Amino acid sequence: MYSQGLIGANATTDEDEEFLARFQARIDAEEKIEPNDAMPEGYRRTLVRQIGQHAHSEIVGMLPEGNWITRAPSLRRKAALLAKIQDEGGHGLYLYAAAETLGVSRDEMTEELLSGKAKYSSIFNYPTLTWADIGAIGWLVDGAAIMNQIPLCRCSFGPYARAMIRVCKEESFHQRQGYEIMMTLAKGTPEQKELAQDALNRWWWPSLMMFGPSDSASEHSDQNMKWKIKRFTNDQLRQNFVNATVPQGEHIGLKMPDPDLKWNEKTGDYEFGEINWDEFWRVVKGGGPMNRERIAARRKAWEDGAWVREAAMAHAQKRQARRDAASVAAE
Ligand code: FAQ
Repeated sequence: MYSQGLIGANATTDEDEEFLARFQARIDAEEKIEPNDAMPEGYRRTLVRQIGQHAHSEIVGMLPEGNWITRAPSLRRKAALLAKIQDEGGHGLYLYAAAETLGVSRDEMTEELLSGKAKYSSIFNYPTLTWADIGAIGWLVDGAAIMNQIPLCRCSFGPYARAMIRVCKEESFHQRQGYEIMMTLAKGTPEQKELAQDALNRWWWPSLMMFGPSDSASEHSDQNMKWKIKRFTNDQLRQNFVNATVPQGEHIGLKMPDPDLKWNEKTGDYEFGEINWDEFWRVVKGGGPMNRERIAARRKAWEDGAWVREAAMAHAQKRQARRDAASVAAE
């Protein structure tokens, strides 16, 4: 997607006040920052962190749904699910490529994931127990992802913003395929409706956690809003998601698993109950039900693929040596 020549090419800067003010003025003027532009080291680092984590989330996010490919209930469902999971793999690749333009290699990002230094979304540490979970993931997880990613299409860093445009189009198909599964189950037999309700009960709160800690506990939000990496805070996006999703649940006759949920006429928002932040941090720190399995699966894939990476490198070196020999002969 981006030329390898860009890797590591962003100019190093001595960050005096004048430089930082000039950079902020570009951000305030809604200019896109490109990989070769001078940028504060903090801006580069936070983007590598966020884009890298986002890429890991897309790739790890293939695992819970991959669990159901062989058990999809019809050919149509299987084809749609396969296409969706493949899209997520593609999203991971665009995002790794966008992060590489900031001078970090895919190998380094992967090492950080496997060592536990880099995070990936908490949501993918929950198991997919029934077919209805595939509906709930599409409806809720992709729904939450879209709510978060539409504003990222206007992120100040050009490669990330441009990657998000296609990602969002694909996520919207994913959301609809999930909602359609939920709608079908909710209209089905009492047992099928119960499967849908059970999946909603298990995925609702973890979906709300996807938006990150509350604003008062969000370490990076203030600076990232100033740099226009983020356009809305974690709590604003979470609220927008609740407002959009509750009526969708009601429409198909499912009940949100929150006794405190109520419509507030004055604010035009749904009020909702307290999120279990202990659970959130436990899962983020590796203590969720599936953290170990997810990282073990990524480690195995990385190790199993080592020979392909080595073969590609050896081939590239051979071609380069041939080119070098030809140019010496021509002199
Ligand atoms: N899980 O100060 P903040 C998808 C960490 S893609 C784990 O608020 P920030 C598609 C955060 O990294 C889903 N960790 O951080 C799909 C930070 O830790 P650090 C992924 C989390 O960056 C669907 C610390 O907590 N989407 O679903 C989480 O300003 C279906 C403090 O937090 C993205 O990555 C969490 N939920 O805001 C695929 C979107 N929340 O780095 C397959 C891009 C927070 O200091 C199937 N990312 N943390 O060690 C973002 O928008 C932001 O990074 C936030 C966090 C909003 C996630």
